[in-house]
Amino acid sequence: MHHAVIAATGLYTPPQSLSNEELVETFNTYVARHNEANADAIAAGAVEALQPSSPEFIVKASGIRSRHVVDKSGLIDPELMRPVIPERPNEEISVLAEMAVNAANQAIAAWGKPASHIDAVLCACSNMQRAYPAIAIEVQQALGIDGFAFDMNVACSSATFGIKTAADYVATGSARAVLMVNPEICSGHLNFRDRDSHFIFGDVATAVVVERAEDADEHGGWDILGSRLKTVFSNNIRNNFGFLNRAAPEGIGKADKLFVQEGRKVFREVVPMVSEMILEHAHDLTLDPHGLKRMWLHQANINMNDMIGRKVLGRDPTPEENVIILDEYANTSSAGSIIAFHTANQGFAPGDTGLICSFGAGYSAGTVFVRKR
Ligand code: CO8
Repeated sequence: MHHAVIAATGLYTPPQSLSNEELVETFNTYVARHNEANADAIAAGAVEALQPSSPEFIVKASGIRSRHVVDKSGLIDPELMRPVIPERPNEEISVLAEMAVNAANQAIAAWGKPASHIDAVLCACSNMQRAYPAIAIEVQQALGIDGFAFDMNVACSSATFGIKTAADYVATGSARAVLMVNPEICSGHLNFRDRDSHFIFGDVATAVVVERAEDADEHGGWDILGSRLKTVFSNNIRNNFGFLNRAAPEGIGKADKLFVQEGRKVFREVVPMVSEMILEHAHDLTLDPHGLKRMWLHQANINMNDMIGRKVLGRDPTPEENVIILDEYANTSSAGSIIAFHTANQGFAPGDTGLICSFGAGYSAGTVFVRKR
């Protein structure tokens, strides 16, 4: 068995950014127009008036201040309220694969070895652009990588499930090095007309290279001390979009074909589940969780991360210890913990430990404890 190392990471941030104020202005214009158009029905009690959103609520409830998006024009148009991303001919790289390749190129450059040293590509994210061929195979071809590639979807937990899969392939000799990419166009599956969730998500792509410890730079990267996965079925985060929708056309276009959640229930149920999982995993690895130098948690909600951070460290974590990037990026599903890890992994001495952890729909959760080499 080989030990696995996180050798390098990459991040692609779409150039357009959308603030809470811009998002709310569009939403509130939609609400005003809807209420005006339905004024008589609302007065008669036949239709319920829609309520406006507010930037203050969004910051207080979630910690999110803005998000990066692939297309802003459609999101600030109250008549559209969806991204505008034209179809591309099959001969052109798909949007999702292109974002993944941008992040992967950065990771491979930081790694400093040719892409041909990679034996496998995993595309681990919440929403694939199409059923097949796999986005991962498209990325593999674009980067000139031999071996094999496949897509995997465990919603917001996809990246830690991907790192564990990569580490297991490396450990058993199935691959010398694995590239794992997390392209997320969350704006494509977000209901921008839903006040409860219209502010939650953003678009981004991240990439991680995992390789054998003996092939890795002696003082580069991060030893994977342990990775663990957990799933527990829940209907509280759901998206019923799928290939069987055409077999039930009456459901096409309904709200459940986009992201829907019971946010409060998710909060209440996931915080204890994840906190316990982290503490148990640390215990089994004989790691003192209070000694973790840094946590790179899934970025869904700042209050969730504060609570999990407190339970893990046994005190209030400092901002340096509990990295938050969701103020700028919002929830980017699988990519959130990797953006945090990629942007805030400085200041570590060899032997210092940290935790990458993701959680989300399924429910699903993954913990990856790392040690600076
Ligand atoms: N503006 C003003 N007021 C609002 C708004 C708004 N936009 N929205 C709701 N309110 C009101 C509500 O009506 C409610 O009013 P009242 O008290 O009178 O009933 C009040 O504000 C409080 O509402 P909530 O209880 O809903 O507010 P919370 O404090 O619970 O915050 C959150 C809502 C932010 C959603 C919070 O519950 C949360 O973050 N929960 C955790 C969610 C989470 O982590 N989900 C994980 C999802 S990620 C995943 O795994 C899915 C992957 C798939 C990605 C696909 C891409 C799209």
